[in-house]
Amino acid sequence: MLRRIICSAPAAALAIIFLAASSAWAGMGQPTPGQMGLQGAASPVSAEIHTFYNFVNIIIVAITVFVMLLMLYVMYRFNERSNPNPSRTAHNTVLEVAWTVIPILILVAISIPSFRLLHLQYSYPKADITIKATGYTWYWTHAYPDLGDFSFETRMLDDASREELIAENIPAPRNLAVDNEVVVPVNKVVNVLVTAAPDGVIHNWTIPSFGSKVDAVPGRVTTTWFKPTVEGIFYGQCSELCGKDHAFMPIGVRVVSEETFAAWSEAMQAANAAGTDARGEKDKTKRREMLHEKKNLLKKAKEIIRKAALRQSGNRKLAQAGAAETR
Ligand SMILES: [Cu+2]
Repeated sequence: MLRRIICSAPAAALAIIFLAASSAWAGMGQPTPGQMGLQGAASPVSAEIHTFYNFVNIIIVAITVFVMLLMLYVMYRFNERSNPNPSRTAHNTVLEVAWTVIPILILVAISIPSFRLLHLQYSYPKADITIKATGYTWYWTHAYPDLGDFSFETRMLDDASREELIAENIPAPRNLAVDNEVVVPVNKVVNVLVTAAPDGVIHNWTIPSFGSKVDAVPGRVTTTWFKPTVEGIFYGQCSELCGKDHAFMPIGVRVVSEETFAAWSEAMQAANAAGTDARGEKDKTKRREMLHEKKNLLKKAKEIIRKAALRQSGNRKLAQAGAAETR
C-alpha cells in the first residue's frame, strides 16, 4: 500500500505542476469559466509574471511532495509497533545545518527572478503613449494628455446595452464590458498615470493580461506601464475595495493597429477641439453647429472602434457590411 502511494505521488505531483503551469486554460484579456492559472499574457511584464509563477509553483509542489513522503515514511517506519525502542538522539549537526541552509538556498533561488521581475515592472521604458486614469465613485475617466488632452468616462455597460453588442457579434462580457474603451496601438509602450478624485477613495487600475496593477490614490499620481503584444480587448476591474459599487467599475483596453489608433485619436482630438471652440463661441447658431460637429466626430470615433471590435471578434463579413453602410 505504502509503496503504491509513494510510486503514484510523483505522477500526481507532475499532474499538479502541469495544471498549475497551464495557461492554455486561461482566457486572454478576461477570465473564463473553470479557469486554472493566470489570464493569458499579452505584454512582456505579464509573460515574465507567468514564468515566475510557474517556477515558484514547481518549488512549492516539490516541497509539498517531499514533506508528505517524509511524513508517510516516519509514520510507517517509526510507529510504536515497528520501532518499540526509540533512539534517544537529541542533536545531529549535519541535519541541523542542512535544514537551515537548504531553505535559505531555496529562498535565494526564488529571490533572484523575483527582483528581476520587480525591476522590469518598475523601470519605466520611454513611453510612446501616455494615458491618465482617474478613479471616481464608481467609474473611471481616461485622458490622453499628449494628444490634446481629450478625455472620456468609462462606465460599465448594463445588460440591455450588452445585448445590443452581442446581437452585432461583438463580445460584451457581464460586469466587464464598458461604454468607452481605452484605445492603444499594438506593440507601443503605454505609460498609465493613475490617480483618484481628490475628494474620493482609493481605487486600483488593473489589467491582468498586461501585468498592470497600481493603486489610484487621491492627491497622488502612481504609474504603471505595459506594451501590448496582441490586438484585442483586455479587461480589468478596480482591485481596491472602494465601496458600494467597487465590483461595477471595470476597465476595458482595446489594442488596435497603429493606423486604427491614428484614425481614432484624430477624430477624438478634433471632437475635443470642437467642444473647446464651442465653449468660447458667443454666437448661438455657430455654437450649435460646433457641438453638432463634435457629436459627429465622437460618433465617427466610436464607429472606428466598433469596426475594429468586429474585425477582432473574427467577424470580418459584418465589418465590411458595416463599412458599406456608413459609406
Ligand atoms: Cu474602485
